[in-house]
Order: sequence, then C-alpha cells, then structure tokens
Amino acid sequence: PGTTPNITDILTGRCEEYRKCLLGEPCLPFYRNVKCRAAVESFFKGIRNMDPCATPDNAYDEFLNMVPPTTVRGTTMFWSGVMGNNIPQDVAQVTPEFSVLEETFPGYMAGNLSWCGATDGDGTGLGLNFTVCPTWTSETCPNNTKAAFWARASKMLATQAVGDVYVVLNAQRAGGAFNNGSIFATIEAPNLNQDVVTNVAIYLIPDFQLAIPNEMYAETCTNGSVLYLQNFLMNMNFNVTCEENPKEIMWLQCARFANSPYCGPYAKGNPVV
Ligand code: AVW
Repeated sequence: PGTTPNITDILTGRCEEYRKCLLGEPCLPFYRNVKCRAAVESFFKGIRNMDPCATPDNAYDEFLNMVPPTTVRGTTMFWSGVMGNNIPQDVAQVTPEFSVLEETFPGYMAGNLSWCGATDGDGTGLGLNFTVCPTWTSETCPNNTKAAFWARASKMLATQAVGDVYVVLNAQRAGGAFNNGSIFATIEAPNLNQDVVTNVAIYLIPDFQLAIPNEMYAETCTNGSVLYLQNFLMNMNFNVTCEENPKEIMWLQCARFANSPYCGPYAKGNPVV
C-alpha cells in the first residue's frame, strides 16, 4: 500500500489536538505537557533505517510511554473482524460509555496512516519509505512496521483496562467470530488483568454487508468460536457475558444500513407492529 507522505506534520498536528483536549475525548492532565516534536521524533526513532519487515517488538516503546493509551474505568472496547465500516469506532466516538484504541492518544495519532522503515533510503534522509510499504502477512512480512505499532499499542490498551470491558465481534466472520490469529486473540485477551477486569462483555454483531435475509448469522453466543472464547475467558477467571445483536451497536448499523433484515419492525427481537 502507499504511504502517507506528510506523516510528520499529521502526527504533530494530531498530537497538539489531543494534548490540548480539542477532541472531546477523555483528556488527562498528564498529556498536557507532552512535547509533540519529541513525541513524533520518538515515534520514528525505532523504525528509521530499519527493514520494514523486521521491526523490533519494542520499536515504539519510547513513544508509547510518552503518550500511553489510557481509557476510563469500565469503558474499554476491543473489536475484531469488524473493521470494514468502522462501526465500533463510530459508536465509541459518540458513546462516552465506550473507548476504543483509536480514541486514545497514540491510536488517534496513528489512525488511518501508512508508514514504514527503509534500509536503502529514498532520498529524504529520514530512513523511511515514502513510496510504498510492504503488506503484512505472517509469511512474507511478519514484523511489519505498522503491525508492530498496533500490536504494541493494543497490548498496552489491554494491560491498563480496568472494570467492565467490551469486545465487538463479527458473527459472520469467515473461520469464526473469534479469530485465533487476531490481535484480540493473541495480544489483548491474554493481557487483560484478572484482578481488575470485572466483566468481559462480548457483543456479537452481524456483518450487514454479507447479510442474507434467511441466514441470520453464522455464530451465536452458544456455539462455535464464541463459545470457545467464553470458556477461554472463564478459565482465566473472568466474568463473561455475551449478547447477540446488541442495541448498543445495532442502532448505528441500522442507521447506516437501514434496509438490512436485521433492522426495522420485523427484525429478530423487535416487537412486531
Ligand atoms: P482484525 P484484530 N487502525 O479485524 O483483533 C488500523 O482481525 O487483529 O482485528 N489498523 C489496525 C488498527 C487500527 N486502529 N488496529 C489494528 N489494526 C490492524 C486493536 C491490525 O494489525 C484494537 F484495540 C490487524 O491486523 C482491536 O481490539 C487488523 O488491523 C484489535 O486490535 C485488524 O484485524 C483489532 O485487531
């Protein structure tokens, strides 16, 4: 994929927006004193002149320690397999009860950007590639510059989560709603803290773009990979709840895809009028 050419300016601008509390996100006094020039410098420090497929796990640690992802108790929301329409991100943005990674300081800074290191340089002297970045795949480019960022930021998000947490999963995801190779499965769920997380609420949502009227959804709370996830979490001593088509998310899905069979008076669970 292509890269974001003016990424330094974008990161700096977003950093200033966040630290000055211009975004309506929960805004910590701690962030006010962030030096954005230094933060952006540390964002790139660990990846400059590096092979874009050999990023060290800790490449962004200095940056992430300057602007760690922080969420309010009881609001942390994970998602997996549902990126296409930004549904969880958009719900979280207008719902103070939910906070996703993209609303945290580092998540906001890096959201929707593309970047990677470059060993050969490309004339900019920055040790970054401003032309094209390799796509992440576990075989060809496992330690991808960008994937390493989201992996580490996700780990910190999970580690600091306190109180009730939420995860939005796609009931119709090919291979199962709870995907073994996902960041949620490999990094976030295992890093939740049993001592402080009071409940893990699974929100199982249909994929409106795949929706076929007579096939409501492929997985439910009581079968397949979602059942597996519940057992996995309960074995870790977490309280777990699971809800299919939760109203907390469906309202936005139905606003976006109003003709979906999951919406309106005849949708499952709604009273027939
Ligand atoms: P996936 P995951 N912006 O749908 O559980 C852009 O299987 O793996 O879900 N790309 C991102 C972002 C982001 N904010 N976050 C992850 N990615 C990449 C972070 C990631 O490399 C959140 F807290 C992954 O391969 C979610 O709870 C792919 O997009 C969780 O991790 C989405 O794969 C979502 O990752």
